Amino acid sequence: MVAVGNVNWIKKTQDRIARLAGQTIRVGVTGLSGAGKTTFITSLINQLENHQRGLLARRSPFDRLVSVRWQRDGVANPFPYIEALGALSATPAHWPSSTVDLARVVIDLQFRPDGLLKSLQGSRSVRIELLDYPGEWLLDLPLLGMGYGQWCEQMASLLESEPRRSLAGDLRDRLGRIDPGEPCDPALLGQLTADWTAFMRACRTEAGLSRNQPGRFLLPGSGIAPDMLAFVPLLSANRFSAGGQGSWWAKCEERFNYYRDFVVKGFYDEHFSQLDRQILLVDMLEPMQAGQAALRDLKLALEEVMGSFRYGRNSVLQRLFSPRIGRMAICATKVDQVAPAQQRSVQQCLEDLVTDSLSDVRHGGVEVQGFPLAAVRAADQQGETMVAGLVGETAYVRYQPVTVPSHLPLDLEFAGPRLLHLRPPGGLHRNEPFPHFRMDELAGWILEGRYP
Ligand SMILES: Nc1nc2c(ncn2[C@@H]2O[C@H](COP(=O)(O)OP(=O)(O)OP(=O)(O)O)[C@@H](O)[C@H]2O)c(=O)[nH]1
Ligand SMILES: [Mg+2]
Repeated sequence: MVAVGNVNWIKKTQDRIARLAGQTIRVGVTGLSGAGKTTFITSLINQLENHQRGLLARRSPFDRLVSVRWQRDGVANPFPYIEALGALSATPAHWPSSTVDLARVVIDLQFRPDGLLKSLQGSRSVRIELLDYPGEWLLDLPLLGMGYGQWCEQMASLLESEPRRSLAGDLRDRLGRIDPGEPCDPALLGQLTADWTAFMRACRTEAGLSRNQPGRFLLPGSGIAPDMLAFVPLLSANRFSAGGQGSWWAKCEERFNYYRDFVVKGFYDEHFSQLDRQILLVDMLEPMQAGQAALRDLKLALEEVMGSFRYGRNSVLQRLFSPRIGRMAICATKVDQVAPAQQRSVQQCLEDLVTDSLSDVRHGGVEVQGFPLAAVRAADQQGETMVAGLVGETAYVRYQPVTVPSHLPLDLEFAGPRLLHLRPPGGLHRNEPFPHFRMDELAGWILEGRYP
């Protein structure tokens, strides 16, 4: 009889060998909440399904693409492609809903063989696997390297500066007054957890801040006992604190550890530890509009998230057992909102914001490529500096989003772009490729070096 552990190991190794042989490409779509992950995945499936039309038709290897199958059956938690299409093609059109749980995407591509092998081989297939999830969860990855006391210290320091200090109001004092060694009051802990969740929501919606932990407080997803999601940072505690059984410290630390070791680690192990390549999607425009504090928070959030991944190539043998991300695409999303000449500047500002992290990634031998992206082009370009798009129910508005600097100033202080919340364009249909910017380039990048 083969032990369960061995079976898992054999399965993992088989998966790994299959992946190295080129049949399966696991792509990590990494993006904070609202970065554009769901819209990107929807557009990617749409572009592939309509590969015979639009820009993909003229791009290798898609000119050899025979068929595309987005897998619906046999996939646990399949991606709600039809629902997303329904939203985009409704009248009036609207964007897909924000993601509340995990969804898997499996796309099978069949290619005609190329060159000398043409007459000898039948069609060859490649599978692309992606995952969609609420962006809030990504912010929890940095918790993996942290103890509860360190987290308390980090939260205390975050709450010292504006705008978090004002947004927290008296919650900061109430959390600071609790003696970690005193017996825990479960009713008060429940109230404080609810208040902390409301505070996190305000940080996100009122100030455009990114670093909001624990992410599952905002979106728990399925499979987590609500009781375990009741803990708060004790702002007077630090990494040297302690407390006996039943104390505030013991209760909060126990739940934090569960959250870190089962919820966050489970998510990471299952979905991020085995990636071949990574697509980092960043909405750079909204924080540029919101200003310095939002940009600073985004910078730290991205640095922390990127610090959670293992980048770099090793020898084939090491790669078999300890896979690493070999390629990364970094994409400023929704760049249709600015004039075409400014799209590269938005991308440059993003790369300026995370220069140090990108250097680290490149230093690990990872190829990094930048793509200023619009998964679904909502704005029409009007001349050099103007754009126009649908706002509200029917209004078609023409506007000038103000110049984006060609580089991000070091102090992150500048007049940001003025944006309008655009609706998706009218008349989208599943069987026509959606208008976009550079989705074809990115689709090509996903397959580069791995298609038959
Ligand atoms: N103009 C424009 N807006 C976009 C585009 N993609 C996304 N958006 C806008 O950004 C919002 C968020 O996009 P989503 O795809 O839901 O982002 P997400 O990363 O899946 O967000 P969560 O599910 O909350 O983690 C959408 O509701 C649109 O308003 C795009 O290509 N162009
Ligand atoms: Mg989403």
